[in-house]
Order: sequence, then C-alpha cells, then structure tokens
Amino acid sequence: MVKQLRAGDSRALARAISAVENRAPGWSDLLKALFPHTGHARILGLTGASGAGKSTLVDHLARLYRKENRTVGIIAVDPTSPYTGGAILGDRIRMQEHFSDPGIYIRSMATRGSLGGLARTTADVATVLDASGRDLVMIETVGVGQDEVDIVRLADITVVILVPGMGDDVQTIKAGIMEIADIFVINKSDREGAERVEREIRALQSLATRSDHWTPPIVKTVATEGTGIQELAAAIAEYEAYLQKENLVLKRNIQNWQERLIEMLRDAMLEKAREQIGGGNVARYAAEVAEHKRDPYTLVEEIVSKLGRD
Ligand SMILES: Nc1nc2c(ncn2[C@@H]2O[C@H](COP(=O)(O)OP(=O)(O)OP(=O)(O)O)[C@@H](O)[C@H]2O)c(=O)[nH]1
Ligand SMILES: [Mg+2]
Repeated sequence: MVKQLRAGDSRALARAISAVENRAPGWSDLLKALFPHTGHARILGLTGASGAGKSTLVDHLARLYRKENRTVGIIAVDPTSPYTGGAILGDRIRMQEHFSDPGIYIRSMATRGSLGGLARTTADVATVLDASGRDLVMIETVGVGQDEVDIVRLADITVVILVPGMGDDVQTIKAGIMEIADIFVINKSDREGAERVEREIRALQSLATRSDHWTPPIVKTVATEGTGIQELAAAIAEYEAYLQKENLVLKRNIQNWQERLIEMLRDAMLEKAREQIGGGNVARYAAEVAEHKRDPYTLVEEIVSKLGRD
C-alpha cells in the first residue's frame, strides 16, 4: 500500500486514510511505514466560524495552487455536525468538480468522538497525505472548541477567517484562536463592517507581540467572487518565506511534537490501563469509590504501578 500511495494512486490513498481514520487493524504499522516519507508538505490550517466561507476560500486557493502545479490535499473537519449537514453536502458538490483532477484530494471528516480523538486522527490523516507527496495539505475547521485549537496547532501556517457583522465575534474567539493566527482573513468584505473588524484585530494586535515578531497581515476577501485570493496566497507565501528565513519551521515542529507525543503517550497508557482494569471493572471501582469502600488515590496508584509489568 505504501508503494502504491507513494506512486500517487488515489485509491490507495483513500484506503490508507480510511484505515487510519477508523483505526482499522494495522493502522499504526501503516503510519510507521509512512512516517519516513513525511515532512515535505506544508500544512495550512484554516479556521473560522461556521459559514464564514472557509470552504469557498479553500476551493479558490486549491485552484490557484493547482495552476502553479502544486498538489493539494484537503481535510474538512466538521466537528459540529456528525451527520451529513449542509456544509458537508456543499463540500461534496465542490469535491465533484475536482474529481477529474488527481492533483486535488478532498476528505471530509465528520466524526466527533472518533476513535483516536479528533485532533489526533486529523493529524494522522494529514501525515498520510504528506507521505503521499502532496505539496500542500489544507485543513478546514470550525474554530470553536479545544479540539479545533488542537487541530490548528498542527498546521505550519494558520489562517483565521472572520466576517463582518458577527457582533463580538472577534472578542469571543480571541481567547483560543486569535493568538495562533498567522494571517487574518476578513471574508465577506462585500458586507458592511469589514473596516470595523479590521480595527478590532489591529487593536488586539497592539496589545501583544508574538515571540517570533511576525505581525499577522489582514487580507480582505470576497470568496464567492474570488476577490483577494491572490493577496491571500501572497500573504501565505510571505509567511512561508519568513518561517524559512527565521528557521522557524523546525522550531514549530518541535513544539507541535512535544504536544502530540504527550497526547500519544496519554492515549497509549490509558489504553494499557483499560486493558489492565478490564472493561466492566471501571464501573465497579467507581461504585466502590462512591460508596467510600475504597479511596480513588490509592486505586489509581495501584493501577499505574502495575502498568508495563506485563
Ligand atoms: N456575500 C458573501 N457570501 C459568501 C462569501 N464567501 C462565502 N459566502 C457564502 O457563505 C456561505 C458559506 O460558505 P462556505 O464556504 O460553505 O463556508 P464555511 O465556512 O466552509 O462553512 P462551514 O463549513 O459550514 O463552517 C455560502 O453560501 C457562500 O456562498 C463572501 O465573500 N461574500
Ligand atoms: Mg465548509
């Protein structure tokens, strides 16, 4: 499968992604085999409120990159609607248009509570796309919860998409997402209030300087008309060059892996602990603790001390 996938076989790619997504038997061996082939792709995260125009922007960007002969992988993460909602349907329609072009591969992930955790599964799917030789992997995600912040963290470049007329939107999402924005997009700039959003972003920016001293540019777009896409691509290229010049790619990757490794360790150890305890016993222990027959502190210590002894 690795060979086929590396040769650009899109069916092998689809199968590999499914295996990783569903944690099918052999998924981790597959990732082990693919890992040496990764590190080439630039990972672009695009996040913003539901309906902000992320998919429309991704679609235009993908077209532009294809004109430059760069291959693209797209992951649309839709954690808010686990079943086929409007967004995914819209993505499907757009997808069909790209079907004839093997240089674009689109995958919708709509599985909240996916087996490996949404952020981790997304990261693993991005790894598969990277190994398949894609130049760019774009991850579209609704910027709301911790899951989304975690997803965006794995990107080399993060684009935060805002729209005018959403009231205190800038205020509400600033806590999590604002500080990881490398580039801001004000989409739907055809609407009134784009200037106000820009002022709000500038005001927030003036309060904090980034450790890398990059000032995230603000790009105004009208995605439906393709307006500002060139400018967005230019801003992305500029940040890419900045990362390169300042040698920040490796630094960022180290940071990302620090978090991912801890996450992976937590998963693996929890899995082991579960095996150790045995499925139904957690409920029994819980009852014992609730009835004060046992203290949870000693219980956890006992379980942990037994890990790795088998
Ligand atoms: N007026 C206007 N409408 C836009 C613009 N960009 C996107 N839209 C419309 O906004 C709606 C949502 O666009 P999408 O690209 O699906 O937005 P999204 O952020 O991917 O949405 P979700 O995936 O559901 O979170 C669509 O009806 C678009 O046609 C824009 O610049 N101006
Ligand atoms: Mg979308």
